[in-house]
Amino acid sequence: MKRILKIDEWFHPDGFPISVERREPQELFGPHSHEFAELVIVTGGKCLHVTGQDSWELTAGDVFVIAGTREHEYRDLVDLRLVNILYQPNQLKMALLDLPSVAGYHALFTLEPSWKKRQSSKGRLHLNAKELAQVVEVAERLEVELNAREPGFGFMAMASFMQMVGLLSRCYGRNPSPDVKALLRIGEALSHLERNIHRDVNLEELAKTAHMSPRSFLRVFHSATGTSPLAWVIEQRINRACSLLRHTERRVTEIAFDVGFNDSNYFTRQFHKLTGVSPRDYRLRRGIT
Ligand code: RM4
Ligand code: NI
Repeated sequence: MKRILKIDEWFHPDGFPISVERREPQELFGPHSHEFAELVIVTGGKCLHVTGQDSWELTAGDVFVIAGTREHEYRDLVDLRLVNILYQPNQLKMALLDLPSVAGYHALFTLEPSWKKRQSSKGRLHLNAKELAQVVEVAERLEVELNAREPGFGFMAMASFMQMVGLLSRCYGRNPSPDVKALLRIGEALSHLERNIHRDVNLEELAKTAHMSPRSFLRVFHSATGTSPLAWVIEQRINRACSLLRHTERRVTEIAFDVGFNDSNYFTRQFHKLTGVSPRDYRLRRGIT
């Protein structure tokens, strides 16, 4: 049976959606996935990191995000040390203020986790010693707040988490490798799509934001996300709809319009296609009628 790490087991009972797990060293840990996302900062040692069809060697300064249902495992550990920042993306408003305008944010937090197969290892985020020290310092502050849990810890912890996300997004953007450049351009396009999620954006407009021709844009977009821009938009809208179905009592038709569909039958079909259930059943399963 596949091992899935549960939110209940890895987060504080007060429900705060961020948790820090330091591994000094990381023990052997077989294949598993998580009900949450994991931002991993490697601070020392080495190992082989295996995820999906990809595997690569990890060393100090490597940073990656494992999200969704992706499986991963560490093999051939040699004193590997890391800081794991566990977070629940659905419970966090990460893309606040002007963060979505940082292409590296999309590259690291949206594209990288869904990247099916990396062409080359140069495409990943690797921090230099100074950057690593800076990020580790923020991670330590985050950890101190979470351990103390004094009044205001949530606010302070969130501030550190955001600072880390911002720093890492910027660092990613500084990577000059062609693979990353391509990811960053797609990141620009995703920023644009996200800012305009309620309306239909056409291909020419989108390709322009990535400074590519429509043809090559589609090709690069597909290799970065494993899907088409239209399918990506639909998935984002359905994700938003899921959250509205869970957390509000708005009617299904209203939710369809809220998230940018202009035909609720089409919404229901797409919803079923992606989640395997109808919006109504989805809501029922979560106990809201
Ligand atoms: C493990 C290992 C896993 C992580 C859990 C929380 O030691 O680092 O990757 O998901 O901790
Ligand atoms: Ni893990």
